Amino acid sequence: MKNDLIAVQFELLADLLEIQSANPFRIRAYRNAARTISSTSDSLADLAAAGGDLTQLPGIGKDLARQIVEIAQTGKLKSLTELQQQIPAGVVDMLRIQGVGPKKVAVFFNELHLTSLAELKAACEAGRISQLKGFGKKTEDSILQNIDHAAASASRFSIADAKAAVEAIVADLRLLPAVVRCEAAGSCRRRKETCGDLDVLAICSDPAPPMDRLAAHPLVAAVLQRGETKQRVRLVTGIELDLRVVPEESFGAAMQYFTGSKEHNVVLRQRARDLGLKINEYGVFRGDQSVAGRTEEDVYAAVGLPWIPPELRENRREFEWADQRQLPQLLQQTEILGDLHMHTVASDGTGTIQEMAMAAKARGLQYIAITDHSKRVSMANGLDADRLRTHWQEIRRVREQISGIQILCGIECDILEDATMDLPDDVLAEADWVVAVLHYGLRQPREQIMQRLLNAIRNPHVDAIGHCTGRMIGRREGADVNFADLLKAAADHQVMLEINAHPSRLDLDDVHAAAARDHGIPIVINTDSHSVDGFDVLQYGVDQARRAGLTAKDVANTRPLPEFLKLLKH
Ligand code: DGT
Ligand code: CA
Ligand code: CA
Repeated sequence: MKNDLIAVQFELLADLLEIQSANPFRIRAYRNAARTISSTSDSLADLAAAGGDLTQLPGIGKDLARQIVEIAQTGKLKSLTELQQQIPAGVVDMLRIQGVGPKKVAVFFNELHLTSLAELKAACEAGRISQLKGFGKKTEDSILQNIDHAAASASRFSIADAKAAVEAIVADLRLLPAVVRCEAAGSCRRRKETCGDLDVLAICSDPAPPMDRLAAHPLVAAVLQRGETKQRVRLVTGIELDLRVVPEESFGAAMQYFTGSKEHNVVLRQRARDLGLKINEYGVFRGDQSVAGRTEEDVYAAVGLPWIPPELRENRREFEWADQRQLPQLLQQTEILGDLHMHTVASDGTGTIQEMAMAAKARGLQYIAITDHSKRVSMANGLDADRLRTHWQEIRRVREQISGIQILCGIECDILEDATMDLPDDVLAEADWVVAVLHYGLRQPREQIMQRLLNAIRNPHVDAIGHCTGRMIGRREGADVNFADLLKAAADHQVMLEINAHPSRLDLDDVHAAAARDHGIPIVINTDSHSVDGFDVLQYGVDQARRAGLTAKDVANTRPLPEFLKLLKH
């Protein structure tokens, strides 16, 4: 049972309790617990099974600890199941509608007895929502506008799609003379793995030109809403974008507020309150008087903190670091000197060794490892021992021809379902660099998955574990990895762990990468390129490392090759 699956049940329980108008303190306790659980790297289920004391975790009392054990042991939580019997799933679906929270849903369910999105839509169309006390035509229209999308897509969008779209739109709006400043905020600015929607803020001498321009932008499919200072549009990919025009003196406060995360902002607001201040999207106020708002730096300074990089704003360790003036100097993309995972035409890549090396050199890299697939991955034309040795000879030949970049003879070797390696040890011994990975049998039970990973880590020739869960974000769950054991073994056997920069992989994730750093394990950020353009994804791997709070020192491939090689076990 993974931590996230426990956290999700607590979140749902909190939503249901809120729909029931339960005690707010109880609701908050579940939400806090969910956050603690999903931010903890060690498996709570394992900890509980080993008789560990869960009440050591922040915000976890005896009662919550008992419920964690219950989920870990049975997969379910009885109190949640009971609540779900009282509140139909269709009611919970209503929470997916933009602008609709548990309080509104409670009214729809308790007063109008609506139990599905379809019934809610019909009620809106019949004008029954706007007649409710505390609701108006605006809410009704907004629900009608958003309800179909909520029904169609519970889905979130990859950071790659989100970032590309928002950067194109921001760059376009900046061209207008009326636009003084324009920036992306929200989860995209925090570089989350996926984004629910896009948030853009602008300072304008006149809000009309940017709104007209946005409406006409080729990426925009429909304008959903347009007011004096806010416009919401849907892009052709389905993702929605909010453009908010804010006054110059509030820009920093608005950036801070709309960058989030909500969890980070909750803490910041409380800190302001403790200082007798009020903080919102317009500024920081003492009584009626504004004391900050123009820049984010001012906003943080007003509550006695240094500016916190957006990637860290998840209420994990950033406040602790900021208080101690020990915020990490986060990794930058230009600090990456090597790329240790890529494919060529020898397996399923589209570039030759030469082409990949030249492309890497053009991007400023000093060294690469060519790591084509091993034979188990037959659909990717994986290499057996003979083909691999010939391939390495070819790499050595190219190495002589190209200056300015070093090329390692590598292999991405499958860890087979029976926990043996796909290539014999004597072959692996000849490699400069071996990345071991799981591709098949990802649904095996945790014990088997761990036996495979641990065997690979103990193999004297394995240098790194690549994309260690095998997940495909939004499409496929990763293997059931016991990270506590994985990290311990990697540290003991001096094996590096990869952050795979491909936006649909991005594992290690931020929480596990931070835990690996805490174990002193060198992290290697690789693109897993299958073409000369594949190197473009490096940014997402660097972003993930930044979300983990990593510095250049924590990442092995920021070192020049001789120092990088010193980190290997052989
Ligand atoms: P997303 O779009 O689901 O990927 O995540 P965000 O973080 O972009 O969330 P979004 O778009 O709903 O709102 C953007 C930011 O605005 C969010 O990170 C924090 C702030 N915000 C929005 N609504 C609330 C709220 O009700 N309370 C607080 N404290 N902050 C909010
Ligand atoms: Ca957003
Ligand atoms: Ca938004």
